[in-house]
Amino acid sequence: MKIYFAGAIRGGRSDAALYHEMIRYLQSFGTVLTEHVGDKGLTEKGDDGPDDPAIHDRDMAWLRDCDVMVAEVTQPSLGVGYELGWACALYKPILCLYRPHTGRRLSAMIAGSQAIATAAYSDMGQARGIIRQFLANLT
Ligand code: 6K6
Repeated sequence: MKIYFAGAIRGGRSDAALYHEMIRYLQSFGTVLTEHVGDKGLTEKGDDGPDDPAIHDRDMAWLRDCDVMVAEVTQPSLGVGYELGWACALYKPILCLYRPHTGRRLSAMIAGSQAIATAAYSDMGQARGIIRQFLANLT
């Protein structure tokens, strides 16, 4: 199973350690195409990698190729919103995880979409259960 994990980069890296842990768990189900999203050394300011058109085109190719998208959406991110819109248009199964106790409210365009499964969670143990069940229902 090819999994596209989405999480904020320039939107802010405060949840980077959580993304890392989620990606580690997702790797027990298949290949995570976007492992770099969980790189704790990647800052929101860093620009030592590929240029923006290369990032966009590579990520879009992975998005087209994936079997499922899992996104952590607590930290708002334009890039993640863009990826979610494309994943909907490409009819990919999508799971969005968010933590309501942070006080942020999820965008109505995500929470209200019938093409996206959204799940609230408070810790990684709960997130693991949600992910396991969502992926089991795909097969
Ligand atoms: C590092 C620091 C700043 O820019 C970088 C390199 N950028 C990216 N590398 C890989 N994927 C990226 C990069 N920027 C955005 N993305 C994709 O968009 C990822 O798949 C994330 O899910 C999403 C994050 O978007 P922003 O708007 O928070 O950056």
